[in-house]
Amino acid sequence: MVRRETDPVKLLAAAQAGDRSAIARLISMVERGGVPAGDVSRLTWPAARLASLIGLTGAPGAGKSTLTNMLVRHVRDKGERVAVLAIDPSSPFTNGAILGDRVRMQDHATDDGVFIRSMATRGQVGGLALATPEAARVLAAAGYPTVLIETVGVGQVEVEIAGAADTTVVVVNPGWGDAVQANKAGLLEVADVFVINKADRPGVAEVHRDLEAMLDMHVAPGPWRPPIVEAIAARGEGAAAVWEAIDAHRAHMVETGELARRQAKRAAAEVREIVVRTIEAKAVALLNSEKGAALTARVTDGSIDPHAAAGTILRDLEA
Ligand SMILES: Nc1nc2c(ncn2[C@@H]2O[C@H](COP(=O)(O)OP(=O)(O)OP(=O)(O)O)[C@@H](O)[C@H]2O)c(=O)[nH]1
Ligand SMILES: [Mg+2]
Repeated sequence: MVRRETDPVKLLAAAQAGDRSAIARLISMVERGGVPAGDVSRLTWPAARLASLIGLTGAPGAGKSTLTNMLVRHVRDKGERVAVLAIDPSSPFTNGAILGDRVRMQDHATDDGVFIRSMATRGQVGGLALATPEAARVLAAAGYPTVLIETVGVGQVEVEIAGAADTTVVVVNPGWGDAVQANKAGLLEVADVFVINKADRPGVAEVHRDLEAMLDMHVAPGPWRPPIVEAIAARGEGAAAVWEAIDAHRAHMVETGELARRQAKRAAAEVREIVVRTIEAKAVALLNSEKGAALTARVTDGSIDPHAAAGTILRDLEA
């Protein structure tokens, strides 16, 4: 067997030359975190930091993957290259294995202009928040300047991941209550564009009205009011309208300086996340060490109090 290439410089060169397994390898490295993830990040940052990230989120089964598939087709028809990251915080599998039907990979299997990859947490949801933008940059650096990020938006971290894109598309379905659910999940605040998917079903007007009402009530009036676009992704209908709304949002952000503000905010959040996670990992290692166990034992038997024990650990952390 050929030795697995682990040098990120060589891997990135191979990825840029069209080697798909090199791209997959680089994404696995950022997923695992640690020093190799830092090496990959350093390489991709200069070229890929301004890549276009589009988040798609919404309740399970809303049709995000079908919509993503439709948008990929649309972008490819325009001759542009595009990648997809499917984020599944609830799934224990990784390395692209869970994808299956989630994004209709087989539709684009023979197309070099499309790269689709799924990411899961391996039980550490926080890690995914860090790995997602890094993976998106790998894709951008490998020649996919537009990255669609599909996330099942049920928890706080998922909403965070989706909301960390330049443009966040929130997918809802017709029927009473869907807009209310989206609001409860915190999706209203992160939405830049709403898509009412499954518009072939009854209740489109109701959810439209609910969304408008909720935007009036909950979202502070600003220069951008999220447009509400209808789609029937299962039939491939609405791609142009959805893409137009995404483009319009990007143009608006460029014009107003909002894009630069979001990029700056994201950079700060990423730095913070890396620092906090590194400190946490060091602290956990100290706590799990022999000395840490001995300190805890002394707290338990009453010879010292929790603050005294923590103080010792914190002094070691600073050393
Ligand atoms: N009637 C109708 N069904 C649709 C439409 N778009 C998607 N579906 C169906 O809805 C189901 C869920 O679609 P997915 O694209 O897998 O939904 P998802 O939001 O990605 O699902 P998760 O990733 O599991 O959260 C599938 O059976 C689709 O065929 C549509 O426009 N109309
Ligand atoms: Mg899906």
